[in-house]
Amino acid sequence: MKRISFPLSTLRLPAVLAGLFVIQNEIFNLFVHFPANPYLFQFIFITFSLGMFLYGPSALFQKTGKMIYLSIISLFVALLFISQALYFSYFGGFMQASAFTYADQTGAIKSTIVKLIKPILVFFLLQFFVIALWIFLEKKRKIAKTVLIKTEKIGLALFLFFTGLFSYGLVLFGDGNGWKKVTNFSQTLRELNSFTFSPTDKIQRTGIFNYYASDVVGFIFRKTKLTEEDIALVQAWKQNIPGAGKSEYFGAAKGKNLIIVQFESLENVVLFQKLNGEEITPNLNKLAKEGFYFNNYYTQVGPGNTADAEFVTMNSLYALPNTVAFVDFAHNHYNALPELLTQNGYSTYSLHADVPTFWNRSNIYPELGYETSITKSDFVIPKNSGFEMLSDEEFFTQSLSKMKDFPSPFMATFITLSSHTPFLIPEKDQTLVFPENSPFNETQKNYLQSIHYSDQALGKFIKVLKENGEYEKSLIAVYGDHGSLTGLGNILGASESKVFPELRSSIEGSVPLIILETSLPGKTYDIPGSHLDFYPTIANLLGVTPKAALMGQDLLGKNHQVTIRDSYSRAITTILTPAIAYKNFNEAGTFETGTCLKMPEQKTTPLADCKNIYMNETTATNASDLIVKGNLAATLLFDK
Ligand code: GP9
Ligand code: MN
Repeated sequence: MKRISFPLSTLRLPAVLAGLFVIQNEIFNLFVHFPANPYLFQFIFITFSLGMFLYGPSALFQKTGKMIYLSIISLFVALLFISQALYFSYFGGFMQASAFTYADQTGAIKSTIVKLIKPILVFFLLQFFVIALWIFLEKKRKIAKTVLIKTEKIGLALFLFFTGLFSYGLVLFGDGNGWKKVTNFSQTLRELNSFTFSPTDKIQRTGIFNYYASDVVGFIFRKTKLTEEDIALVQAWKQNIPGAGKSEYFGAAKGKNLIIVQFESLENVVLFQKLNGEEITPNLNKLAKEGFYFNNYYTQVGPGNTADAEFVTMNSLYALPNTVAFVDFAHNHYNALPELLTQNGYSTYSLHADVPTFWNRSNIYPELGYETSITKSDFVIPKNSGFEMLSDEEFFTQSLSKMKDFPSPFMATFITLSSHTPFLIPEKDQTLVFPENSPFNETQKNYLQSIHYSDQALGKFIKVLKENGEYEKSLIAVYGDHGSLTGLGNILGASESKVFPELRSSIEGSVPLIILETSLPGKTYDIPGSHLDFYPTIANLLGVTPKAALMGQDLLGKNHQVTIRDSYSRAITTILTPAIAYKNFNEAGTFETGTCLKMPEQKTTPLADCKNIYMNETTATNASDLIVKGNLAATLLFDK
C-alpha cells in the first residue's frame, strides 16, 4: 500500500500567490486609510493561510484544469478586492452581503463606478501576472514540474484542510480558553461581539476577505424569513398598542430645528451631585432646570452600546439581544426619525468625530434617513491637544461653524466622545477636585473628570447657540447613551430615594433626558421612560406624525412604561410602570424567578399581579426583534 504523502514542491506556486495575497490585503488596508496594523502577525498568518486555502488546491490539477482553477480563484480574488475598494470609495464603508438585498443601492453605485477607478487597483490583478510568469518559466524548464499521484492528492487536500482549520481555530480560540469558549457560549458571544464593533478592527486582524466571508456566513445563517406565526405575533402586538394620542405639547416646537446631543456614557446619577461643594455637571443641572428633565429614563442597549442607543432612539425599536442591528441589519428599510423629518422638509445631519465605519455607521445612516454624515476626516484635531480623539470642546466648536451652512429646518445629531471608557482626558482638563477621603476608585474618578469636562463643552455649545440666536429656533434634546459600568451608581445612587432597593441595579442604566425649547417650562418628570420613547416624544413636539406604529410612547402622553431585557439571554429583567414594577435578578430567568412590586409604595405584591404585563411585554419585545429581523419596519408597520 502506498503511503499518503505529497511533495511540498507542488505548493510553491500557491505559496507565492498566498504571499502576494498577504501583500494585497495590506495594500487594501492602505487604500482604505487604516492606521498602522497593531495585529500584524495575526494578520499575516491568517491572510497567508487563507491564500493557501484558496490557491493551494490548484496543485490537485494539471495543465488545463490547473489553469481554469487558478483563473477562477484569481478572478474571484480580484473582483472581491476591487469591489470592496470601490464600495469604500463610494460609501466610506465596507460592502456587506445584505446590501444586495436591494437592487436600488447597487444601481446607484454602478453609475459612478468609472469615476472611482484608480491606478492602485491594478495591484489586485497581479496574481494573473505571477501565474503567467510561472507557466512561462515552467515551459522554459527553469522551474521543475511535479505531478501528483492520487494518494498524494489526498494527502495534499488533508494538509490544506487541517492547516486552514488550525489557522482559524488559532484566531478564534488561541487565547488559551478554547474549550471554555465552546462550553460557555454566551460568554463567547460577548467576546465575539466586542470584536464586531469596528470592521476596521476585524479587517486589521483578519483581512477584508475574512471580514466579508464572516459577513456572508452570518447573512446566510441569519433568520430573516418570518413564519406565519411570527407575523401573527407582530400583528397581535400591533392590535394591543395603546393609541399614542396627542399630548398637550403636540406641535409645541413646530417647524423648529432639531438639535440632538447623544452624550457618551452619561449616567443620570451624576446630575446634581457635588464634590467639595462643586457640582460635577453644572451645565447639565442648569439645563435640567430650564427645560423638561426626565429623571427616570433608561438606556435600552444590547451588545451594541453607543450604536444600540442610536438605533433604539432613532427607530423606537428594541436593540437586538446577541447581535447588533447597526452591523447585521444595516440595509433594512427603516422608518426612522431622520427619515420622517427628511420627508417633512428637514435637512438631516449626523455629526460624530470617529471614522464612519465604526459601528458600520456609513452603511446604516442612509437607511435611517440621514442625508449628510460629518465624520472624523471633516474635523481637525489640533496639535498637542492631549486628546487621543477630537475633544468634545473642539467637536462642538468646529460643528458650530459647519452648522451655519445647514439649511433650516434641520436635524443635527451630535454624538460626543470625550467621556468614553477608559475616560482618560489630559491632565490639564481634569479640573474636578476630590475630597481627601473620597469613596471613588481611579476609574470612577477618571469617569467623573471626563463627564465634568464634557459637561463644560456642552455648556459652551449651548451658550453659543443662545448667543447666535440658534437656541430660540431649535428644539434641543440631550441624553446619555448608556451607563459607565464603573459601579459608580452604587456609591452615588445609594441615597437616591426614587429608586427602591430591588431596582438599584438599574441605576447604571438610568440616563438623563433633557428637552429644551423656549416655550417649554422647566419641569422634572418622574414617570418611567426609555430611549424607546424618544422618537414619539420628539415627533409629537415637532408636530409631525410617524407613519408607522412605534414601540415606544410619547413621554408627554398618558401611557408610561419601561421594559428592559438582558442583552444576551433576552429575558425580561425589569418592567417599570407608574403602578407596578417587575424585577428579575436572574439574567436568564423566567417569569417565576422575578419579583412583583406595587408602585409607588415599592411594596412586594403577589407575582400574579405582574403576569399580564409580563406576557404583553414578552409579545412586544419579541415582535420588535421580528420586525428588525424580518425587515418589516417600513412595510408591515405602515398600515397602523
Ligand atoms: C465610537 C463611539 C463609542 O464611535 O460611538 O462607542 P461605544 O464603545 O460606546 O459603543
Ligand atoms: Mn457609548
